[in-house]
Parts: sequence; structure tokens; C-alpha cells
Amino acid sequence: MATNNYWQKEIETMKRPELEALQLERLKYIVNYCYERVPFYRNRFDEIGLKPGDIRSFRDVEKIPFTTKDDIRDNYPFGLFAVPRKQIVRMHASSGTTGKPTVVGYTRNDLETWSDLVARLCVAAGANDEDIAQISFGYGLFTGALGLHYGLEKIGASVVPASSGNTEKQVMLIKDFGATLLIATPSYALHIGEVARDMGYTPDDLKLRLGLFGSEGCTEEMRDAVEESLGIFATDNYGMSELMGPGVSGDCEFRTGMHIAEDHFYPEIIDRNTLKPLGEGEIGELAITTLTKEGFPLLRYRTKDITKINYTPDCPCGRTGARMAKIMGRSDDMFKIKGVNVFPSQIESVLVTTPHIGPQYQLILTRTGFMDNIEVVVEVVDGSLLERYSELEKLENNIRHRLQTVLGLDCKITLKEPRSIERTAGKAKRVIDLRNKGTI
Ligand code: DLL
Repeated sequence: MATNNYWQKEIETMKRPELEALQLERLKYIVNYCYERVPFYRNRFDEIGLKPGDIRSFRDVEKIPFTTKDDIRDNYPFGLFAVPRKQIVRMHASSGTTGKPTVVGYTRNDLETWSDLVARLCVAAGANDEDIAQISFGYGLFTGALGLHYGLEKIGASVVPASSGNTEKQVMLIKDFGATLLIATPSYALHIGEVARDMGYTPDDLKLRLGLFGSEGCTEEMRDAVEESLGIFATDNYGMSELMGPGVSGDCEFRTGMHIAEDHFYPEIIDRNTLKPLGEGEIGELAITTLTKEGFPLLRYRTKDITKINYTPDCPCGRTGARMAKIMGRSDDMFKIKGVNVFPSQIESVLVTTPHIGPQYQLILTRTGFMDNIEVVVEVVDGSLLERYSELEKLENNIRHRLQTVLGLDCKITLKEPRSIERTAGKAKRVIDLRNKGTI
């Protein structure tokens, strides 16, 4: 059992009544802070006759209207900042697929908190000052690379800011520098493993021992595949630019759920349709109130990420913070085919555990007349199988049957050559929705 494995032990192992008292005090402060400093919040409150003083308990949080990504966009670029621009010492942005990005700003204190929270999750996952940490997230407006960078420097690890792309060079650096930690999206880590194999390395030739992965969904089955391909122990951590970046929650070495930094974030799970808070353990959308951010505080921000929260403080690591389950999907990613709600992660779990096919996949959604169709594209491990028609058909039928059992849906299966699905160095694009781009 790990006993010294904390970055800020007194906070990470705080008893719940103490933690809740701290949260409530910070909650009241931040509500007032937003009201006083951000016209958007003042107007929102005034419209419904809500005063900051009305928020006296956690139950009162329900009275506060939600903040959404559209609200941030409508106030582009700096409209929701709570301090004069002069006090903002860093900006990041999340790349929207359409339109303007959402811009976030940090004061000097915010950066300090951010690196502490990332340091916490790195230590919790098992990183230490002996480690050589290769960061294979793209550096830039994306929060992943610089977020992990400062946290890992803070714990004293040797940081290699490799950035993403040029995968052969990534492998060379891992090998030559003796990197022990890899920081990437799980899909990119999988690709790094693939390229390392092409270059003639087995996991034993590399010193990698631990992966700090995040920024995109990854089922446990996919995690197993990444671990095997690189010979590492893989941990998951969660965050988003609007809330800070990485640092909101992360796995400890027991992987019993991602410990939420509750002293800085007040989480709620809400029903996506009624927007009412759900009970402990119920699955719904995560909404977060930032409790300490100065530059860009957010009240009840709807993340669109689907998960559940466990408040029982029984993790063997000793951390008492609530734990959130792996993200099951974004409500944006969920699609409906023939009346069935599908998360890509359900399909991923099936594919990654099916023999003879690789873990990379794409889901192509099309429409014929009024009928939606789903095509699941996967690669065979052995390209010569594509010429052995009866085996190929057997494999296709096996995949179709397994998906039918899990989803209750008939999917078209397309098996492709190894390496024919495009690899990305950041978040993988798994779903290609062509349904509104003309019918077939
Ligand atoms: O991806 C922040 C981050 C960077 C987290 C590095 C962890 C590691 P954004 O680019 O704003 O920020 O994207 C946020 O990514 O709403 C989730 O849908 C997804 N996401 C982030 N972490 C995870 C995770 C960063 N561990 C969006 N599992 C979020 C599943 C994740 N999805």
C-alpha cells in the first residue's frame, strides 16, 4: 500500500466533512466573485432574481443557471474573464470543429494551482522525480502538453517536450533518452507502440514503465491493448480547457476511478434531459463549478461528458476525493441509429477483444432514404487474410454477431489492410457522420 505517494497529502486525504466545509466556503466565495466581476453572470442572476447570498448550501447550487460552451462562444474572446486582461499571464483555447475556438485565461495563481493539480495526478499515478517524461501531446493552444509539462517539472521529473507527430523520432527519443513515462492520447500511444515494433523494438528494449493518458476516451479493453503494445502500466486522467486543462481528475495506481480534485472543482451529475441533479452512482452528464479559478471561473459548466461519481472514500491509496468513472462518451458523440442509442465506446469494447483485428477503427454513419446505416471499419492483423475469402467471411460474421449481441444493431463490417486507417497524433477521429451530407 502506498503511503508516501501524495503531492499534497493533507488535502488529498481530507475527511469529507472538512472537505465539504472547504468546498462550501469556496463555493460561496466564487459565486459572489462571478457576480461582482463578470457582467454575464450578474445579468444571468439578475434576470431570475438570484443573489449570491441565496447560495448558502450545496442544495442551493441547483438555483444557479448552467453555463454552456455557447455562452463562452457568445462572449468570445475575453468576455467571461473575471480579471483585467493585464492580470492574465497565459491563454489557451480549445479548437472548435466549427467557428471560433473557446478561449481561456489564467492568472499567475491559476497557473500555480494548475501545476499543483497536475503534479497531484502524476504522483497519484506513480510518477516521481527519477522519471524521464516524454510529452507527446501537441504543444500550443491545446492545454494537454503545457499542463502536463509544468506538473511534471514540479514533481522533479525530467521533461522531454517532444510534442506530437514524427512518430519515428518519438520512438528514437524514447529509446535514446530512456524515457520512463509517456504522456499522450491513448490512440497516439497505440500508434507509437506500432511504430516502435516496425523499428524492431519490443517493449523490453524500451524503459517505458508508465503511461499518463487522457484527453480522449479509452475503454479498459483499449487500455489493455496500449499496455501490451508498450509494456507499460496505463493510467487515465481527465480535464478540459474550459475548466483548466488536465488536472480535474486522475487515476491513482489502484485505478478505482479518477480522483477528482474536489477542493478546486465542485462536480455534479445531471440528467441530460431534465437537467436535474442525479444521485450518487447514477450515470449522467458532468457539470462542474470551478471553486478557485481567478481568471476564468465557471459556474455549473456543462461538460457534455457522461460519467458517474462514487463518493465512498475506500480507495486503497488513501485519497478521499470522490472518484469519477471513465468517461463513457460525450453526449455529442452519442448517435442514434435505427432508434438505438450508441456510444462509440460500446463498439470499441467489442472490437478490441475480437481476435485477428487491430484496435484502430472508424465508424461511418450514412443515410439511405430515411434509413440510417453504420459501417464499422477495422483492420485485419494479418493482411493475407484478405485473400482467404472463407476465413474473411467467418471473421466478418463473428464481428457482426458480437456487435449485434451488444448493441442489438446490424452493422456493416469492412475489413481493411493493416495500417490503412489514418493515425492521428492527437485525439482520434472515430466517428465519421455523413448522414447530413447527402444520402447515398
Ligand atoms: O483534452 C484536456 C486534457 C489534456 C485532459 C490532456 C487530459 C489530458 P480539451 O481539448 O478541451 O481538453 O478537451 C476536453 O476531452 O470534454 C472530454 O470529452 C475529452 N477528455 C479529456 N480527458 C478525457 C479522458 C483536454 N480522460 C474534452 N477520457 C473533454 C475521456 C476525455 N475523454
